[in-house]
Amino acid sequence: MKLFYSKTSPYSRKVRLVIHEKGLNQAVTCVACTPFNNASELQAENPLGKVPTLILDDGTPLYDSPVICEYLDTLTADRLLPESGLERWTVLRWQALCDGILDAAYNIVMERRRPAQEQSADWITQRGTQIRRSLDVVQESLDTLPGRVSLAQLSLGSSLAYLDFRLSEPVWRDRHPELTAWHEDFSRRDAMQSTQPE
Ligand SMILES: N[C@@H](CCC(=O)N[C@@H](CS)C(=O)NCC(=O)O)C(=O)O
Repeated sequence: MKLFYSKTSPYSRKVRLVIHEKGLNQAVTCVACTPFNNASELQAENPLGKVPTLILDDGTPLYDSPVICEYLDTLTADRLLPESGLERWTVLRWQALCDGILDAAYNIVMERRRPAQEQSADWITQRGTQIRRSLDVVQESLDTLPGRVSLAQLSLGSSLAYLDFRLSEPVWRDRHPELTAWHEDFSRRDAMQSTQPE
């Protein structure tokens, strides 16, 4: 299999965390690319031109990151996404919440790259509020994370790291001390260490 990814993409990082945690490094060749630049090979596989995109051995392309993660999870026995029951829906909700935080943060980053006179301060503030409100819920819900590492923890680890990497504000660490402690501990995992953005 081949994974188109970008080193700074948090959605790609979530997929790379899954690959690492499931011991699939040998089965997936990771191809770094920049979706905004010279991405014709990527666009030929995914008309949205987004990373991550996974190409299966028979040439089938898969996107987006939740689809890729779920596919990769089926390849080995140690499941990161429970196959059924309330635990499955809880993990999927965690992933949706963490991806939503990423969407808001990524949108702020993109908005700030536009010419200053075209940027909307209100729009950036709304995304910041979305992030803060979500992080409040995340902190309150830490005890609903599964007891062993799952797609929920991998989604959360990737999202929080992206906030640190790209956003100087809203500063989340002061307001969310328990979450900060969780993240510091989780960031020590091999998978997190070996997928750091450059
Ligand atoms: N919902 C998608 C989001 C993927 C996404 O937005 N990736 C960004 C990089 S972080 C991208 O490829 N952007 C290129 C573009 O929007 O043209 C997922 O979970 O995979």
